[in-house]
Amino acid sequence: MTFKFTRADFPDGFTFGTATSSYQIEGHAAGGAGQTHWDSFAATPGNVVRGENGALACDHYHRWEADLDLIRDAGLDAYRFSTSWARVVPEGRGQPNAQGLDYYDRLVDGMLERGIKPFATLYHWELPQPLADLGGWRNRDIANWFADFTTVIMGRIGDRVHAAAPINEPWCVAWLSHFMGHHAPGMRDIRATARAMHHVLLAHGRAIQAMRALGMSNLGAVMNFEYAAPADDSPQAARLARIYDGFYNQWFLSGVRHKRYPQIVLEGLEPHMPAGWQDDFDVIGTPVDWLGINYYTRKLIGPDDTGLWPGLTEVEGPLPKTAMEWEVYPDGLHHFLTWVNAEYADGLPIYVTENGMASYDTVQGGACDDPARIDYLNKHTDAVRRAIAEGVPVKGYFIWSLMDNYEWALGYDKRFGLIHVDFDTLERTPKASWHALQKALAP
Ligand code: IFM
Repeated sequence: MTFKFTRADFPDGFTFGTATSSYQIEGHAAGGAGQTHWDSFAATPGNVVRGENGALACDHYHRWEADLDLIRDAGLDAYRFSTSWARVVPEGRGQPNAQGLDYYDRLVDGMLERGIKPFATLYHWELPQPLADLGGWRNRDIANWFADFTTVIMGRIGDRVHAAAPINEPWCVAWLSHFMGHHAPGMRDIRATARAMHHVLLAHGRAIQAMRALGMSNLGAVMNFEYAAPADDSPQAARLARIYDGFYNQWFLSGVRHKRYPQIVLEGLEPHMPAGWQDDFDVIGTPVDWLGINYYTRKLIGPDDTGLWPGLTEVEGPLPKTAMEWEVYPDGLHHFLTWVNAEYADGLPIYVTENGMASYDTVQGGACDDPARIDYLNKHTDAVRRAIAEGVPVKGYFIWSLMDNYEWALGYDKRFGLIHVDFDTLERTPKASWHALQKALAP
């Protein structure tokens, strides 16, 4: 099976990349990194499938050179990676870890030597545990701690990264982790949620300012989006889908680009917001240079039976699903590209910073066939091409993920990679999608 596109189907200079994150691949136990709230969350029975954690993961910390070779050999132009706060500053504040700084230094140089553009994300979810003990994202001071970490890591690699964004998927940092309790720190508390929803954006703004102060440019914001559709045609379901859309898709963009929060979400969160939140929008709205969209699926939304705001739940949909049980809905990507462009971008370049799927991939006879992934990526790159044809300035597309990795609370079962990883031997096997990409991207 092949891809339906080649480079020639995209504008000149369009960036094809792949993405990973530090805790999901590096092997956190190596190199003097400090404990994170994912280590402690995973150690609590019931939080993560089989209690798995990122201590070894893909051992990318030691195998990064061969992994970068695989990015180059696929013909990809860019690599979106993240820096681990606890690897760089083990206690979250204070003394940096020289090994951690050296590691990211080598990694960035390794990309440049291979002609790969480094797209850095400062934070992809593994909060240093000492900061979690101080309240983590609930504590307003996190904006200062994060700005300090930003200065330390970007003071070292910021001169060589092609692009940088502070925080991957603020919705996951705030809502998924403090309201739904699915990710560390595993809270289900609306007061904590409201605070995290705000502080994550304050930290974003402070980090952008810290990077500007270092003289960096090409700084963006990466948010995740899910197309929210009512589960039936009742007015109630329509309103609940609008609320879901509000706290998932609008809150963060609106804060950063419009310096306000959507009223439909404030109806639930305002009583729980931290004092003075209205005064923070000049920091939150510090100008950025591009917007990143992470997109995977849609959700059908209906009422729950709690009687509490927001009073909604996800309802199983009829479309074909990935191994995450997520419906395949490429029109949603087209929707978000055109909507973000029309409502929030004001001419800024837009990147698809994550898109991809998990499937049940196995290696047989040395090969790993993943036709469902090729089909998924074909459909979603079609959606990107449609948006470009309609005038949306989409400048790049990053596939999640380079290789199978730690899928957080779902452990190592969900395989998103272009490259299969055997988690017993750590052997890498490029999947059929990797080979197909190599053909599609060949000059
Ligand atoms: O694995 C995650 C990643 O960490 C953030 N975006 C979604 C991916 C798939 O769930």
